[in-house]
Amino acid sequence: MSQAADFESMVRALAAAERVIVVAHESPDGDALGSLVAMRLACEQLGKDVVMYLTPETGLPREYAFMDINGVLRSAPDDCETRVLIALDCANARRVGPDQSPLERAASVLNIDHHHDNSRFGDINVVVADASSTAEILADLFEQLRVELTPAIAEAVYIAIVTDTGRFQYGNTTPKTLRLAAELLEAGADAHRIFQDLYESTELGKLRLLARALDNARVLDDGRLIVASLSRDDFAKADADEPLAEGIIDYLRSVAGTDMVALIREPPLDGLLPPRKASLRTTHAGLDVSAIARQFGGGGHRQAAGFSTDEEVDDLVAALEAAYRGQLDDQAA
Ligand SMILES: [Mn+2]
Repeated sequence: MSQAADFESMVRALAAAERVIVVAHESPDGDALGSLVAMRLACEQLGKDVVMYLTPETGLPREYAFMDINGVLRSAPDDCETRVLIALDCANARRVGPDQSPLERAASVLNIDHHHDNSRFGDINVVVADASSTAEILADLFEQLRVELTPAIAEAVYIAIVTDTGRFQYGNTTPKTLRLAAELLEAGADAHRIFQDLYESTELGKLRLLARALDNARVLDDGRLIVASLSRDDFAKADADEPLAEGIIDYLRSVAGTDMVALIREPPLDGLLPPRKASLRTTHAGLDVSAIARQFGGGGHRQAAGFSTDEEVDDLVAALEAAYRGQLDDQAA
């Protein structure tokens, strides 16, 4: 099916759904949470019975605590079978969380996402790889569904876009993105207050973690590859928990002369999850860090990706360096 046909099918399916469960990915970021809230509000406006769900395994980042996700379910509801599941910003089914039962039990699965490597796990899939964010796709869907952009919906969409575009600075920022942002301000989103909530409410523990990550950074390949790590001990000494590691990798990416950066972290043990997580970023147009993440069972975008792993830090650093060099070699070949 063409992208336009997928989009038409999605609009029809969304219009027809009466009972809905809206889901975003584990370790939710601003786009996941903004899209979740925007879709919840849109469904309410359209008179649907709607619940939100996030997998219980991962904590909610405190920098988004100002967002209204009251009532979000942390376990699959008993009535999943009666609901259409809308998956937002999830590149594959695994991103919904270790518990796959919501996906398996739902009446149908609508998959709306902007990751280029989306596995198209839904019954209907709208995957727009050149959209800045999942919420940017939602804005197009809302227009077709005649959803009124209330200040609350506008704010949720704006939060998603401003975070996924690095405050409108990453390569995914298009004229369309900026026109939408202007519309959202007209609809009542308060850009300055959102900026203060997102970027001027930093906890000191996060900066302490940043200091440790920078201290631990290994500079490889003449500085073109930087791999930093945060051990459990680092988290303890910074008096910080795992969600505070969010965004630290963006400081590494800003270092002059880097092609690729990685942050390995050991979150305080939380049950069944592998003990280490790695985030990858590249500013090099020829590199695809999502391909490296896929080698370890993860995924993401060409410029930003991640995975969970059991591998020891030293082995992981060596593997990342090999993968980085391999991609450069492939390019040169
Ligand atoms: Mn996103």
